[in-house]
Amino acid sequence: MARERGGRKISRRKLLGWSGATLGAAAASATPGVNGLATAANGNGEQTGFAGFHLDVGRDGRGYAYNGKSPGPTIHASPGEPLDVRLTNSLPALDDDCVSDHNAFHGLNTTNLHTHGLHVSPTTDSSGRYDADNMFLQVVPREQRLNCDSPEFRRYETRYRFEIPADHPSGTFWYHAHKHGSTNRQVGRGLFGPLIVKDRPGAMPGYIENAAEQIFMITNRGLVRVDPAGGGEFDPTITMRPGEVQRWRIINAATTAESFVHISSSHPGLELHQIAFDGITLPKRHRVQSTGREPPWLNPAALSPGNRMDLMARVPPDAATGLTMVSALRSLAHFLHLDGVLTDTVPVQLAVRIAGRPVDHEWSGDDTLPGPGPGLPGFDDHQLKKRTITFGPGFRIDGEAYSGQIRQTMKLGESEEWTVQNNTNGVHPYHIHVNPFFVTHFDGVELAIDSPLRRWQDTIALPVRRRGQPGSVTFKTNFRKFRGKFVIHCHILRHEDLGMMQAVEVV
Ligand SMILES: [Cu+2]
Repeated sequence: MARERGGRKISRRKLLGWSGATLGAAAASATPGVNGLATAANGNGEQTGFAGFHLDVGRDGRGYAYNGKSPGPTIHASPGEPLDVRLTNSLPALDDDCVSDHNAFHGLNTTNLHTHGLHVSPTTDSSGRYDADNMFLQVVPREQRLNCDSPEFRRYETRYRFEIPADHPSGTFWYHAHKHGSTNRQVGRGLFGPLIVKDRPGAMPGYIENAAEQIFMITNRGLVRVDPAGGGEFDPTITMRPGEVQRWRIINAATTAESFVHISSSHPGLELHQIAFDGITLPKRHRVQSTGREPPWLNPAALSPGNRMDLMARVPPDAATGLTMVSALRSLAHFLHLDGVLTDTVPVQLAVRIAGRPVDHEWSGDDTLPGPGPGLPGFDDHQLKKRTITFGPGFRIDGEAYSGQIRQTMKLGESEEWTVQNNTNGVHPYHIHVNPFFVTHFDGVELAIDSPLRRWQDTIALPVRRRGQPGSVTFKTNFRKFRGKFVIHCHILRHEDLGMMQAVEVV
């Protein structure tokens, strides 16, 4: 974290240290594509410098936007290929980075980029030349005055190269700002967008591969149907024909303590079949039949802040025409019996109109899916190192507000079993960067082998403390490919900013 160092601006050495990338910028022959996306004439090769996506952070009324829009443009990436993103910060200077308490809101116009759910390097690309999924970075506005020094400062811009492994799961991920001290403000007000890792051709059953796709994001402003170029339509009504099948990618980008939602359709004219969670394909599709009366951690169709779910939405060929609502209710208040206390329990709904000439879209009675793939193999249970981490009381982890000090050290390639406890009366969504985990227990009780909750996730609602005992989730995880320092934290992002975060390292 930034240290006070009387009146000194960012050092020239640091700027020079980054000059390779800066020169790359000058040499880049990228031409602006549609909607701010840059396209390269000659791919991502060093000859042409650095091309790919350009995300420029700016204001949008009271909110924030990428390239003038929120959500930002949908980024498509492929397993085995680098994803290049140039991030620039066109926000006005606030000169508020250098503080003594980094668990207070600060650096409000300082930003960075996190690829939520991707298994990529938390430090730099393999050449060391470009940044990767390093949430410690601080990309400051161009005119920002810095009265402290840190190797993590980047003036105005930085270049990210996310080297996506060839065996990376294909699925629904997202990107968002993650600068500690301003995360809630920036994500809550618009700095997020979808990040899709494309399916390998032929990997998915035909009825999935050939289906039209829609991306929805749940935000602090409501549900938005994403325009791939950026922005989108809030509270949309979509039309589906009898016989139609669509793939819906739903991303919960909302940040608040009321943002636990569950997806349901009570209408027989619209079937919802879950095929993936947190970007990782399930071994078997299952029909969503949720009431929203379960606590969020026991509802397979619930989305904590940060979670994603892929659904196949299907209108049976004989469905009657009509209007139905898919609810993404804020289910937490109901579970905690807080109705009447919390005012922010507005249901988020998607209207689906069933109308038009029937179509004969592909479907299958076989519910088998390819599963997570070779990048996420099973575990040898005899080799698991165990550790316990406790959220709370207060916005602390293991008794400490975020210090930047490494509190868990894991060895590359080793598998571990973690129990994450919640010693509070509130639901906190636990999130770990870089490495997803496979959930096996809630409150010490093992899930049945065929439970739909027994799955890979990167974010999970921690059960609350009950009868004086902390709630807990137990999972297995493997630190497979990347060394480096990153974080675990609560994905109620205000809690993170206030200190509910811990640094960890793979060595
Ligand atoms: Cu929290």
